[in-house]
Amino acid sequence: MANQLKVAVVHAIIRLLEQHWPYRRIARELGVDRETVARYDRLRQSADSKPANPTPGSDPGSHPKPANVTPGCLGYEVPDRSLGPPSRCQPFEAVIKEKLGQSLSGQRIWQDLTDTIADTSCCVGITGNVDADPDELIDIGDLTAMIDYLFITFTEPKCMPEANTDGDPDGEVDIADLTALIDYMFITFEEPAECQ
Ligand SMILES: [Ca+2]
Ligand SMILES: [Ca+2]
Repeated sequence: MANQLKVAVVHAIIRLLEQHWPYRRIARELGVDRETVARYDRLRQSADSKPANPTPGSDPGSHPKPANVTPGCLGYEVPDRSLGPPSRCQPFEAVIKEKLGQSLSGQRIWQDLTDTIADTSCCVGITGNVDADPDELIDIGDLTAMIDYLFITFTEPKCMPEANTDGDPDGEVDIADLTALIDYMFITFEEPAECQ
């Protein structure tokens, strides 16, 4: 109860201060120390000058934000909350923006992107895994796949960039790539070209 009384007295002090009563009169009316009145007056004035810490309801219309949010704090927190997990499109941001600039449709951009991803992600590190085995081994299976494609069944490798073992910039797969593969496996042991 004592605490409630104290709050009521504080409210009375503030109300009377707002009515421009002198400290001495407020102190006498409420039975409190004059210095106490002065202290609450200082608090009241600092609260008025700093909207960061107002008495609830005492400052209507001045600040719609929560009282304990300092300027800039809210602006900092909102992007944090909205970030969420990184977008899977983020690595392709520049490409997507460029295509948007070309007024391509979303479906067309998606198709281009999936083509690009399929082209680049199937070839990792060095070329030579022509049969696309998941362990990325370069062995007789790759040589067979290369010969099949070039001379026998003409079955395209799953990942054409893997078959461009001589690393020519056009990505063509021909006898030079077969030679490079044979070189690596049996002759010079020189690694096939890097994936492009
Ligand atoms: Ca292989
Ligand atoms: Ca080639």
